[in-house]
This record gives sequence, C-alpha cells and structure tokens, in this order.
Amino acid sequence: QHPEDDGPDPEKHCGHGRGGMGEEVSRKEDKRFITGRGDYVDDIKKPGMLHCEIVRSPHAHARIEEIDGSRAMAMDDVVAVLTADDLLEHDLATMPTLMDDTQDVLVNDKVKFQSQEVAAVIAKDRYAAKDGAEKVEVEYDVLDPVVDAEEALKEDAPLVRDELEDQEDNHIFDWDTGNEEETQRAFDAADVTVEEDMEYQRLHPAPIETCGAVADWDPGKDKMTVHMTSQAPHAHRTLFSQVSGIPEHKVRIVSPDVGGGFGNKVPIYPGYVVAAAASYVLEQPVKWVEERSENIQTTGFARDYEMTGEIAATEDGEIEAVRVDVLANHGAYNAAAQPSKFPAGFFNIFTGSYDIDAAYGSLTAAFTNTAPGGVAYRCSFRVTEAVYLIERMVKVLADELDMDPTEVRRKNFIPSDAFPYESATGWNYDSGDYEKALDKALEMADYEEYREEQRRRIENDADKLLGIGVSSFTEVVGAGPGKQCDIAGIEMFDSADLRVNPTGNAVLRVGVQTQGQGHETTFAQIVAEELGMDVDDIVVEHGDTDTEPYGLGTYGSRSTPVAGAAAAVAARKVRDKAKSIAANELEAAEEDIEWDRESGEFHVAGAPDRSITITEIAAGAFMNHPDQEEPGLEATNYYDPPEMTYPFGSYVVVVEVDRETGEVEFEKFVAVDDCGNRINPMIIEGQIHGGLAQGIGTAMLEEVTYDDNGNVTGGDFMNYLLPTANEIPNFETGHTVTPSPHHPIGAKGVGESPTVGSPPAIVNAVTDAMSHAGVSHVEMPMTPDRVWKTLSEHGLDI
Ligand code: MCN
Ligand code: CUM
Repeated sequence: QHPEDDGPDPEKHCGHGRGGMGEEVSRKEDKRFITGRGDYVDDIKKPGMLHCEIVRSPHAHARIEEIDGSRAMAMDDVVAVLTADDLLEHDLATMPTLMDDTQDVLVNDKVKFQSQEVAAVIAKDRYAAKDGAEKVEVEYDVLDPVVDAEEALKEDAPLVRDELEDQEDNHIFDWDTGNEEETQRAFDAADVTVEEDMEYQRLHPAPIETCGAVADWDPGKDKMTVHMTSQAPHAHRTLFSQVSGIPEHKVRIVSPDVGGGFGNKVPIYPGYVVAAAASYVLEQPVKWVEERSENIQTTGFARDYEMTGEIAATEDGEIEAVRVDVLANHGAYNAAAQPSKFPAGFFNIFTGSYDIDAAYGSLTAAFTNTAPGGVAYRCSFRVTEAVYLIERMVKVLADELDMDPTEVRRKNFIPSDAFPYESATGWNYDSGDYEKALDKALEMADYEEYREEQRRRIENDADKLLGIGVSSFTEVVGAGPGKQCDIAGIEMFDSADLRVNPTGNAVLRVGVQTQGQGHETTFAQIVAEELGMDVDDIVVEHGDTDTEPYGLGTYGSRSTPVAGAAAAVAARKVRDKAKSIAANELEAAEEDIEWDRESGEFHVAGAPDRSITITEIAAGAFMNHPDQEEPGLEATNYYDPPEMTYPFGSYVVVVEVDRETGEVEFEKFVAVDDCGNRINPMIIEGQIHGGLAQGIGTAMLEEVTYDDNGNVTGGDFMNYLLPTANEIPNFETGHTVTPSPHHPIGAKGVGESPTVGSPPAIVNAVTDAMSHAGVSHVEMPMTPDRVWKTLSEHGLDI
C-alpha cells in the first residue's frame, strides 16, 4: 500500500517544531469561523435565487386524496408549487436509499411518517415560500399509525409499506451472526447465566446547522451545481447523477463549511432532490434550508434498538458465551447510512474487548410510521449499541457473581499479545492493550478510594448513594476495506492529492469532508510530518467534486484511518521524487540521498552537511528538473485500507444518586483513550470532550418520542433535551498509545470513541449506586423520575 517506512515513532517527540505529528497546532479553520467568515450553505446567495419550502404532512399515516396549490400559486411572489406528479414527469418522484429501498421525494400516494414531504413551494424569497406553503391545501384520509417496532410486527398492525408488492407485514429483514449451536451448548453447560433487556432509545444527531442545499442548473453548460450540507460529496454526486440522469461529470457537489454532521448528513434527503428538480425546471438557482423542527422530526435518526443480552460464565467470572437478540425500528424506509453489506452495521462487534469463544447475535428489523434512519450520532455504524450491550452485560454478570466489575473485565480481556485477534463473530482486531488503559483510568479515578466511600455511605444510610461505573470499550473504525464495505456499490477507499508549488508550499486535496473535526489542520500536520514541511505551508482543500479526488466521505471515524493514510502515502511518494531532485541538486547518486525525519531535510549519506530542504527541492522540480523525471512535484494516492482500525479506551464514572429526588450528579469523569499515534492531541481532546457530552446527553437526557397518533413529541429543543454546559462535569482525560500496525502513520480513528464508550459507563455507575439493593438496570435516558422510581421500587427512596 505504501513505500516502506516505519512512520513516526510515538516514543520520540514528533513534529519537530514544524507542526508535524503530535503537536498541538491551533486549528487553521478557526480564524474564519470565529471572525464570522465561515461559508455555510445558507450563506450562499446567487443572482435570481429562488427559495423552496416543503409542505409536510401533519399526520403520520394518511392517504393523500388531493393537493390543491392554487391558493399558493395566486400569491404574489410564489413561482411554483411542486407535487409528486410534477416530479414523476422527470422520473424524480422517488429516490433510492443507501440500503436499496425506495423513498418518496414528494409523497405520491400515502404519507408514512409525520412531517414527510408532500409538496414544495418555490418563491422569490423565503418568507413568501413559507407563506405559500401554508396556503397549499392537502386533503388527507387519515389512517391508524404504528410507531413501535414490537407493535408493528403484530398481525393486525397497520401496514406501513402497502405499495411494495411482496410486503405483507412490517417485517424488513432478519439478520444473524456467530454460531448459534455452539453458543447454545455453552449456555447449556454454564455455571452461571445472566440476562437483561435494555433499550437503546431513538436519538437525534442535532448538528448546529440543519440540512440544506442551493441547486443551480446551468442550461448553457448542461451542468448541475449543488452546494449542499454533505458528509460525502463524491458519493452524493454519483447518486445524484444516477437519480437525475444528468451525467456525473456534469454534476458538481460542493460542501462548503459544514456546521456539524454527526451522521446527519450522510443520507440524501428529499429536500436536496426537490431543490435540484426545481432549479432544473425553472432554470434558476433554488435554495432549500431546513428549520430546526424539520431537522429534528425528519432527519436520519440514531439507534432505536431493543436488545436482550445474555452471558454464560463460570463461577469465577470467565465469560464463555454471549448472546444477543435485537428488535430494530428502522422507520418508514430502510435507509440506514451504512456499508451496504452490513444490514445491522458493525453491531456484530458485540463481543467487545473480551476473548469470548462463542457468540451469537440475531436481529429483526421492522418498518414503522416514523422517520427513517438508524445510523447516526457518532455511532461507528452501531458500535454504540454493541458496546452498550456488552459493557452493560459485564456489569450485570459482575453483580450476579458479587465480583468487582473491573476484575471480570481483566479476566476476560483479549490479552495484549494475542493481536492480531479474530473475534467469534469474525472481526480482525489490529492491536490493543486493554489492561493498560484500564489500569491508567482506575488510577486517575482513585477507584479503590471511591469503593471505600461507597461502602461507608451504604453503612451510614447516607442520603446520597455513590455509584462507580466502568466501560472498557473497543471501537472499529476506518471502513473499507473496499471489498467488504461499499456505499451504493462504490468501494470505501479514500484519496489524497498533494501538489507542491515552485515556491515550496503545497496544496493537499482530500476526498473526505470535515464538519468540524479539524481536517484542515490535522491533514496538513500529516504532510508536515512526512515531508519535513512547515504546517503553515500546507493548505488542505476538500468538499468540491470538481477539484478534489474521489473519496467516500467522513463518517464512521474513517477520515484519519483511510484518507489520513492516503495523505501520508501521497507525501511519501512526493518524498521519493524529491530524493531524485535532491540528488540532481546535490550532484550525488539518488541511492545516496537520505531523508531525516528529525530535521526534515534531505542529505547525502555520510555527509550530513550536504543537505537540502523541501523548499529548495520544490524550486529544483520546476526550475531545474532532472532529465529522467517529469517536471513538477506532486502525487496522488487512493488508499484502500487492508483492515479497519480498533481504537479503544477505559472510562470511569463516579456519580451521586440523590435518594430523595432521583437526581444524578457527576462526581468524577475519567476517560482514557487509545487512538494509536496521535496527530493533534488538542483536537483529539476536543473530539473527546464533545463526544463525552453527547454520551451524557444519551444516558441522561435525550430521546425522540412519539405519541400513539405518531406525533413526534420531542420535535423541538424544548422537548428534545441536549446537554448544556450546566450538565457537563469536568472531564479528566488520559491516553495510551497502541499504534495501528497496518496504518502508515500508526493512527486509529477517535471521533466516535467517546460517544460509543461513555453511555454504558454512566449507566453502570447509576445502577452500581443501587446494585446492593438488587437493581440491575435503569433505562436511558436516566431522568430523575426514572431513577427515583427505581429507588422507590427497591426501598431506597427517602
Ligand atoms: N485525530 C488525530 N489523531 C488520531 C485520530 C484522529 O489527531 N490518531 C484527529 C483527526 O485528524 C481529525 C479528528 O481527530 O481531525 C477526528 O478524526 P477521525 O477519528 O478520523 O474522525 P473523522 O474525521 O472521520 O470524523 C468523523 C467522526 C464522526 S463519524 C462523527 S459522527 C463526528 C465526529 O467525527 N461528527 C463530528 N466528530 C465530530 N466533531 C465535530 N466537531 N463535528 C461533527 O459533526
Ligand atoms: Cu454514525 S455518525 Mo458518524 O459515522 O458520521
């Protein structure tokens, strides 16, 4: 995959003061963000631009009898009212989802979830469009909805997808993994078995910026340009071209600055297609930007798994088998944003950090009258659900055996010398050292002292109970390899294109798309490290399909594992050519030219004073190129990773549970993460803080709920509770470094780890406070009323 190079050594100080690996370089992008010069979709204004407002169904399940747009059309600034009939003329009434289902762009026959797209009003300004949308009259024949997956699978449930020929019920698919018989045998023979039901509630990714697009059809060039909020511009261009029939080279997708993605901006939404269709028909630019409630109510949601976990173990806590059964609510369409061969995402990594011989998982997915989705919100394609399951079950087992949960973990960890390790469900873990991370976290958290304090409080019948929760999670991020992972058939590689200019600075173009992760800084650091350039001399460009090399986008924490590898390899290719130019400049043989990572310079072997910098080499490449070489200094790499990367960590959470009110307070929050070699520790810290906040939101506050009529009851930020600074404790972070053996710079992804790893640690802490009274589980979000109820059911309330 790349020229032989051991890469940066994590033991040594990296970066060498030029802003390479390991340096806390300030974020290059922040200057424009904090001075109000960001360039978001809603900032784009084009001459003659029209505005699109979507008319949405107030009902969750209803047949459309009639749509009358005449009163809207009669308004002054309204230019057009579009319905499914108009889109049908252009074959755009439906679009494929990422899981090969077909979703209505505008509803043709039957509404399948509340706020589904029914019609669109195009007007000269946003206000007129909104007023017009209110004047569109839609006659509905309201049907009974079903919002719960279990209800949806009952025989007399309303049929969500009656337009599908073979669909007689709401069942979408069954999926399983592992070895059922072997697992059953282990359960039959086990000393101890435990079982727990747990729900991973439906969540909303909640980026600051909602989804939107400015579509601009140019009839002179036959070209469609769409500025849109996209985590995957190239993949979206291919899909746009396939759906619209406009040849791919005549479609340009631009993702300017994106105000947060969190998985929300991986799917294609009807609004994008409507804006593009309207621009095509009206031959004017059309802008569509969602409002907050539209985003909360209709955008790709996260989770919604009802799980039953089981563990079979010996009396001294050795785990022999794990089994899990899942009921998944996929909403009205099968539209989870994940590699197409993985209908349950990467959920089958549910054996976690443990060496377990037998495992079996089964899952049933159902249609309901709710918005589609399932994969979003820092989930690593449902590793969140898998980690929650196993880390909760280990705690349940520890309680059953009356053992310390950290002892159970230690007994079962995959040993650090067992890597590469193949799990019972077929994952190939690249590297890990779980005990080291756990030791570090326990030490940072004063674990033993808190255990003492916990005992004291129980003995003294204290008003506030203490709970200590641990999670030792393993992540899997960095999809491909392309043969295993694809989006709509396109293999999941990624790319980087590095061009050095005659004056010695460079432009790196990448196929991934940052939404706040700081790629403009960290990717420049990779090049600085691998080429000896100064980080300020490298500009990173992304998000324009006309200029960037094809890439699959940013999600599943794949940017560093895949595009980061591509950037390193492209830089090394440039370095190879640089050697030839250096030889020419220094009048030496190419074999005698060595590159020194420390100084970043090229010199003649055995003569360190005969050296030359990359800036001088750049000049040589353009002004005095060697006869045997092409002029210029650039390289491109398309990187198909041989394997995914397996970051991990140990989190320790200490909580106080108020026996009178059920309120939970964080006393201590320790997070030790291992993402292999670290590019920018400050950016990593930021990723961890944000992810932990989202983990706290998950465990304590957030849930998308529906009433029996299918109304979204948490459709705004008054009801859908995001954590604020008030709810967030002081985090103590630490790290260990276990490099990925197959990644050119030894890095693993980190963006999702904290959201994946923290919810079980928090729930483990809250249950731990009450486990002496027999509490084995509290469902998320652990609101005070829920916790109080649990306290009172177990005689702990006062
Ligand atoms: N990094 C590093 N050293 C490492 C690993 C990562 O310095 N060993 C840096 C990276 O170079 C990058 C950042 O940390 O600048 C995150 O990298 P990575 O783990 O590769 O994740 P991605 O860049 O692919 O980001 C995706 C991930 C996902 S899937 C979600 S969801 C999420 C998350 O990132 N969405 C975010 N973090 C987010 N942060 C912000 N601000 N906004 C979002 O929408
Ligand atoms: Cu699962 S949310 Mo991210 O992969 O964009």
